[in-house]
Amino acid sequence: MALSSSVHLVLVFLTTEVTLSTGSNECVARNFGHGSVVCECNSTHCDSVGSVTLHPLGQFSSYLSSRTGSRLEAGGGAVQGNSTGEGLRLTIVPYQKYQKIRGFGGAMTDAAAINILSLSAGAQDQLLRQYFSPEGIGYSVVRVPMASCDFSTRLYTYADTPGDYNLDNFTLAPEDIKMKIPLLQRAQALSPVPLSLLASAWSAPAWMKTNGALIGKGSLKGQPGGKEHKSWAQYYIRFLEEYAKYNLTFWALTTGNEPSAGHITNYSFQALGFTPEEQRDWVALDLGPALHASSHPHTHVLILDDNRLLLPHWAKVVLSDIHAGKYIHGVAVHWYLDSLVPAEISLGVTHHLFPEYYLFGTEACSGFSPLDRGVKLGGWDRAEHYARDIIEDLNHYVVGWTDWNLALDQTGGPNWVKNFVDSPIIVDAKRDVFYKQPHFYSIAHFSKFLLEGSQRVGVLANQHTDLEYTAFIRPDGSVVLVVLNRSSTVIQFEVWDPAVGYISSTVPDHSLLTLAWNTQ
Ligand SMILES: *[C@@H]1O[C@H](CO)[C@@H](O)[C@H](O)[C@H]1NC(C)=O
Ligand SMILES: *[C@@H]1O[C@H](CO)[C@@H](O)[C@H](O)[C@H]1NC(C)=O
Ligand SMILES: *[C@@H]1O[C@H](CO)[C@@H](O)[C@H](O)[C@H]1NC(C)=O
Ligand SMILES: *[C@@H]1O[C@H](CO)[C@@H](O)[C@H](O)[C@H]1NC(C)=O
Ligand SMILES: *[C@@H]1O[C@H](CO)[C@@H](O)[C@H](O)[C@H]1NC(C)=O
Ligand SMILES: CC(=O)N[C@H]1CO[C@H](CO)[C@@H](O)[C@@H]1O
Repeated sequence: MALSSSVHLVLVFLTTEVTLSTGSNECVARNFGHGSVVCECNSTHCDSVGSVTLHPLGQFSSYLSSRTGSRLEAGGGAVQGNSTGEGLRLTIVPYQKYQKIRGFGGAMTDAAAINILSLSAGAQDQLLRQYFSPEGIGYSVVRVPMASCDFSTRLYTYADTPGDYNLDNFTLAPEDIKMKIPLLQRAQALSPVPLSLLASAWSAPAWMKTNGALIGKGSLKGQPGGKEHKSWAQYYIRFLEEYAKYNLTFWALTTGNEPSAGHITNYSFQALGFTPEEQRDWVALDLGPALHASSHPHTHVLILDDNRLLLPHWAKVVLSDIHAGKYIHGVAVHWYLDSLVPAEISLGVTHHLFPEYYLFGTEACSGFSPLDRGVKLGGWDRAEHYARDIIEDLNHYVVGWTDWNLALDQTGGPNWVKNFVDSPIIVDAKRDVFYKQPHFYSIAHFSKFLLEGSQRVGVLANQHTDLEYTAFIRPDGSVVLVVLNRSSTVIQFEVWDPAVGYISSTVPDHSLLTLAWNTQ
């Protein structure tokens, strides 16, 4: 396509800017032979696009990541007055309005904290900046496991004294006090916005449980309203109170990680079984009233915290009950098994049945499948998997998406049951470096641009396309469109935003593109 001289000038200007900004911030690419590259960071260097300011009205900004090695590569051009008149056109439909974004983030597990702290102070700082500072990728949500989970090095809860129904011996662990809390405080200090902390428990203390153990098949003894159920609700309150002493207040808590796991015989790590009926009654009789009477009554309560295949049934059971429903704000979903359950019949139906409750992604990771286990440095397929899932979730009313471990070591741990997986940041403590995986950038294409309050709007394609996309209008009126192409063909397309005009673009094979433009 021929460029008009004014567009040409713009591109020259952009090229200069990119050169200047990448002079000290470019990706130090390393190829480990898994299809694409990782970017290596150390205590003095880490690639970053900086804090993004969009080009003025009449131009668009673009950011591209690709299998061939682009990582949030900045570009842009002029918004045109006319259509090119051929090919695929994506039309922004601003009057079709959907959900508003809450935020994106990851989990401060014991393993993540151990890995971050295994680096030198300078490299720790670089790593935290990558996620939380204005130069970073805009994380504002941090999920914090309450006591141990599989990504711990030992089994513990905060109230392991048998029979301690009053929780007199409730005490945070060294993992909280020496590792997670100081890191969360540092993350908060780097963040331009208050972090939205989200608490999830894996298991109740063994003495509260039917199986007398943190792992395996087991649930709380007795019935909702009984003393174990009451103590378990108080345990959450005590957790919120203890963290508040460190100036860390929680936006939300979930009713417990993966309640379905606690119904699996010999389940290999920490779990607490709930049926939807038991969860409903526990919220109505114990957790809800305890939270309401506590010093943290505004903490949001998210149910499920498990795979979406349990929807809409789980939501129907819990949310149809007004005694439980009045204490609940949202439904938390994990991404495992997403390929087995279409988003429309799980997320979509749940949203349409209960539009006053939001949907929130609370866990996802690569490398969990037995066929594709653990860390794969530079695996682009994992970047596509993330992007695909985020787009699908966002297009089905999800308001936020939380990754699993913020950082892991090269084996995908530590994890006391060797349930090793991948993470967007892999730490090599021996060399005092960390690697940013392709899926780090995948999340960034959304998290850095979809600020809190951004509202999803409609997008219409004029012909069939296998491109995957989602569009939002940000609080300042600017538009963000993210497009994923998982195929091996390059094709030109254009975007029409009736408010500003036409944007002509291409999304190369195996790439992810964020386009953004001002409308005023
Ligand atoms: C960090 O990486 C940069 C870029 O590769 C390099 O120039 C610098 O020497 C490294 N710093 C340390 C402390 O290794
Ligand atoms: C758009 O196309 C029409 C008809 O081809 C032409 O008359 C007009 O000048 C074009 N406008 C712009 C802004 O290029
Ligand atoms: C539990 O707390 C009580 C009262 O504070 C104390 O006397 C006791 O030693 C504690 N027990 C354990 C096992 O920590
Ligand atoms: C507590 O955190 C808030 C931000 O979340 C900050 O403004 C305030 O200064 C902190 N207070 C203390 C005592 O650290
Ligand atoms: C569970 O573990 C016990 C003890 O190791 C074993 O005997 C039993 O066969 C296991 N059950 C299943 C279903 O794996
Ligand atoms: C899988 C996929 O999305 N492939 C698309 C990549 O982009 C070209 C151009 O739009 C399409 O032809 C492919 O179908």
